[in-house]
Amino acid sequence: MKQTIYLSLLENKKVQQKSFAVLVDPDKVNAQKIDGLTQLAVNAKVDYLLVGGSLVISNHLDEVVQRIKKNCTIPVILFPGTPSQVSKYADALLYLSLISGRNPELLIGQHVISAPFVKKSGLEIMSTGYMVIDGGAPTTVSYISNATPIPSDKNEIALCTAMAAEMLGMKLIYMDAGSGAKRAINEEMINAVAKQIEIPILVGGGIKDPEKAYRNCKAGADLIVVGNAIEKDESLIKEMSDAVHSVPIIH
Ligand code: 1GP
Repeated sequence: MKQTIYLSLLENKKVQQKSFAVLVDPDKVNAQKIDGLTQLAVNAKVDYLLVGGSLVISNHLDEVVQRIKKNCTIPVILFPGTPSQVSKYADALLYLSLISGRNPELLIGQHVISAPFVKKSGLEIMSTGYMVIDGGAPTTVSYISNATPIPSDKNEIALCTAMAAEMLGMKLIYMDAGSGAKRAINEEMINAVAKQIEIPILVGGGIKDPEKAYRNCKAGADLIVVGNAIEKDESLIKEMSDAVHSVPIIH
């Protein structure tokens, strides 16, 4: 199985080189929007484009991914809210297990159903422990998953959950306050998790400014994911990307 993107995330982590990803929700883009966004992403040296959403209502995932790939060489990683959100045109897929919840369907059930076609897709599959942290308001992911998020001040729950995921063999941890969260995940929680695990950590949900992106990286995030803030103000792509890439690497 392919491992190109995962190996580069591991290499980056070794020298604490941080990465920046823009989340593209297929429901919110058309061809023109994709063209503009990819151009901005290339100019801003965005590392990855994540494509997906908790609810993808539109039926044009393949077209969205193909359009992105036509425009640029930035790797496209699927961030599926449902098992149907798989496109062979992407580069990789976050194979998410909702480890902060206790809904068996999202821990393993949907994986069993989707395993044959996920495997057949030929995508790079990255097993991801997905932890939803309370962001101050119910988000689509918490509603759809019918799972209680980890309280934002319970660092030890987040930490133990991430440790368990790592020992279970998961390759990535995604700490998410949910799309459009009122409150992004606090740096203390990110740091508590980062100090105890070795696998790369993605952090997203409610990140609105470059300073927060930078502080999250300093706290231990390896890859910052931003969606909503950029949908509202595309000029933030460059500022956010610059902030993430300004974190000093280890020589
Ligand atoms: C959501 O982490 C992502 O799952 C991005 O969140 O849209 O709030 O940036 P935002």
